[in-house]
Amino acid sequence: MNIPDFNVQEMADEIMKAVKKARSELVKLNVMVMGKTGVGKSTLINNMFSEPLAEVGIGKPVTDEIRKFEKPDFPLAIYDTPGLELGGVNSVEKLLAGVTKVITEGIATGDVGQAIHCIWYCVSTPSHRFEKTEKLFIQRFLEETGQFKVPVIIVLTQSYSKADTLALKTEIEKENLGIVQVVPVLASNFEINEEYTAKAYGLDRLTEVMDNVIPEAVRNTLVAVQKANIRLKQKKAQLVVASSAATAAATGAVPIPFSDAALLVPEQIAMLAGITAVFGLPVEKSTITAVVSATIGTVGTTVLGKTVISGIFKLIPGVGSVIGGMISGSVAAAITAALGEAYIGIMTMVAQGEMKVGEIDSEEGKKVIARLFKKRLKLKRDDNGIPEIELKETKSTKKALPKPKKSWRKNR
Ligand SMILES: Nc1nc2c(ncn2[C@@H]2O[C@H](COP(=O)(O)OP(=O)(O)OP(=O)(O)O)[C@@H](O)[C@H]2O)c(=O)[nH]1
Ligand SMILES: [Mg+2]
Repeated sequence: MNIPDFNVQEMADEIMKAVKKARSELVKLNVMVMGKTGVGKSTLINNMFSEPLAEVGIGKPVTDEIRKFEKPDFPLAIYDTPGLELGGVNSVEKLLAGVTKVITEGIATGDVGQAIHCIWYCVSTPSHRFEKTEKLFIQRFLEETGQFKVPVIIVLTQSYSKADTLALKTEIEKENLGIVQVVPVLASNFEINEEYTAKAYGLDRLTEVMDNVIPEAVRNTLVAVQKANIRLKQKKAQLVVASSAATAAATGAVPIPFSDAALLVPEQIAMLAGITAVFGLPVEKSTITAVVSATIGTVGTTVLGKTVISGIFKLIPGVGSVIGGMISGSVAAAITAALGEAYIGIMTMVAQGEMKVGEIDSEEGKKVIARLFKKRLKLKRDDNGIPEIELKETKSTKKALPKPKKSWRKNR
């Protein structure tokens, strides 16, 4: 058998290649944003996505009034529409015509990357008003474009008051408009007065609602471009790990000798690239080099070389004493899963702002990675590498999934 011998640099190169490919394969997500002037559309967009598209100039006109905002190499387009109040007496029909045109033309291309995948209709909670023209517009819109089934989510913006939010939500829900859901959000912290600040919330919920209604082809894109729901990134990354661990288990179904451990590397390359794509962070080769060298490789030698493997063996429950020099399926799965989970841990820290991408390859960063990896190696797992305790019960993920916040928090 001819087994490729990867060293750390080669493995990092391969991962970077796979990451580039995975990124270029993401289908562009197209979101149309509507609502009156000043309701908080730009604030919502900028807090939802990792690139602040609402800040990049005036956008490109796609009709007289509708503008498209996008950035090179970022698979998201925001279609910004004018508020109904700007169209005069014929405002509903005028906006409807423009919006319907954009949607129809997108679908007509036959390319899922050109279609509008979701609409946010924004209503501001402090305004206390869902106006008749807005209701009429949504009803007419759903009639006209019903065949295309574009999901409409009503986003209640600036929802720092619980009572106002509930009242407006109930009022809109009573209309039975045929929209997906009414989702209240506070896109960024809101200072009520010197003493009280309402904490931002709801964007994670909005991503979940979207994830359920947008086409399958753009779900991975949503996970990658949004920054509001780290738990969703973790969940999708965990699926990547589970699949790679199962492949590793199959590779070791007939136990492989120590010296053939490199057989596991191609799957681990695919796994680390997949996780990187899900998190959508600007990872560089030096980042990957640090992750690989702190876990399954030592710089200068082969990845999963004999020394590394024997170090790893000592930590896996029930394996430490085995001296047969063979890697079984469950051990192959455990090593692969531990690597993937350690990487998810690091990506989570970066996504939460606890660490910068540039710090991963520092001495401190590598220590953190090594510690995470060892901790995950010590877990008891089944034959496919699934840990007995779920990842969501670990401490670092708990932080990513805060308990529902109280709407009020005392300053100081
Ligand atoms: N603190 C806080 N302020 C918000 C929030 N949403 C909107 N605002 C404020 O409300 C004002 C209007 O928000 P924008 O995001 O500019 O509203 P817009 O809908 O994009 O407005 P136009 O582009 O003019 O139609 C700004 O001063 C925002 O700072 C929020 O979630 N939190
Ligand atoms: Mg704006």
